[in-house]
Amino acid sequence: MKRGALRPLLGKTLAALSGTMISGAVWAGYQLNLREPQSALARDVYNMHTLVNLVCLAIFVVVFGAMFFSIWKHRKSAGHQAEHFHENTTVEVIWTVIPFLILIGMAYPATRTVLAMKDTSNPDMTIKVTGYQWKWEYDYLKDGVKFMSTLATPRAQIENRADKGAEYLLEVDNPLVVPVGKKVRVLLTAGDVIHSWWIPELAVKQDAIPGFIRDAWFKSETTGTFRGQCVELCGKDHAFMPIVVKVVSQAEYDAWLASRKQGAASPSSAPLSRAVLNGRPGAAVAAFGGQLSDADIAAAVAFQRNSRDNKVGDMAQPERVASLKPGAEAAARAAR
Ligand SMILES: [Cu+2]
Repeated sequence: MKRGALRPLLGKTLAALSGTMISGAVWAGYQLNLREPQSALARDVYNMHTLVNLVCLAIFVVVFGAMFFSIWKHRKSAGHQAEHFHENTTVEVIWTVIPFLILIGMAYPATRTVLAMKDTSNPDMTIKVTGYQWKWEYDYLKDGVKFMSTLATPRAQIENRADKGAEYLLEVDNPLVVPVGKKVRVLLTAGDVIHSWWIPELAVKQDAIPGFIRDAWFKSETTGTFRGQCVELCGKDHAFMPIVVKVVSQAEYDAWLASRKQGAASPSSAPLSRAVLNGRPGAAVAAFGGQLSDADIAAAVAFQRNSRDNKVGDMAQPERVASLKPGAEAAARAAR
């Protein structure tokens, strides 16, 4: 709490100054505040953060004001002598009771919000989120849709060989898609080390721990794309596993889900085989099509598929790999 304590005030002060001195647009890039809340819970967190900061400011002004005034008013050069009293019951009661009341006043809304954050009952949908070094897996439990979400920022930007994009290190290939206004419960776990799933605008932050299932929830009131990052130091690419949540209307969500289901059911998509074969241009995914035999690629893909969970028998065949190679479809058509 302390570290960010002055941020909103500083932001407001700068905003006020900017109104008189410099145009707002100049300061727009230097906003010092929490991100704009997009859910009732996030708004509670935001408001409480502001309230506690104002309380801190008021205490600071009153305590230091009284101190500096007393020092100045009763200074030795003005002829004042030091007092020699020790106990003063009235003063001691006052400086115990007032801070106690202030603490209760802050603890009450804080406890209420924390309890609301922990209440994952009656969700509209549940998504299992698994952290891996260094990507996230999203599993829509009831719908049978499951996919990996990995960093989409090109290597060239990371290695300073290209200009950084607007969403540098905060962009992924497959964002989590959820409907607006629905209570989404997330079940969090990890496959290797501890990660942590965090979306500031939606006030959801929970550690993902191997061997444990932790839960959290969020309910976005607005559509939009909200971004977060892994917030538990998890290894060398900790900074390269962002989280992107796309909140869409129910109709858009239904359409997305249907297309995802279709993609998963149709063997022609075979995303993993294609990624191993062709790599992912611009990202750090190498192409193995020219280096490994079809049988080796099929074996690697089969291993990947079966090691993700406890299912076995999800096979990939060398013939299938051959059919996915560039030019294979055209050759097949020409042979017909
Ligand atoms: Cu991580």
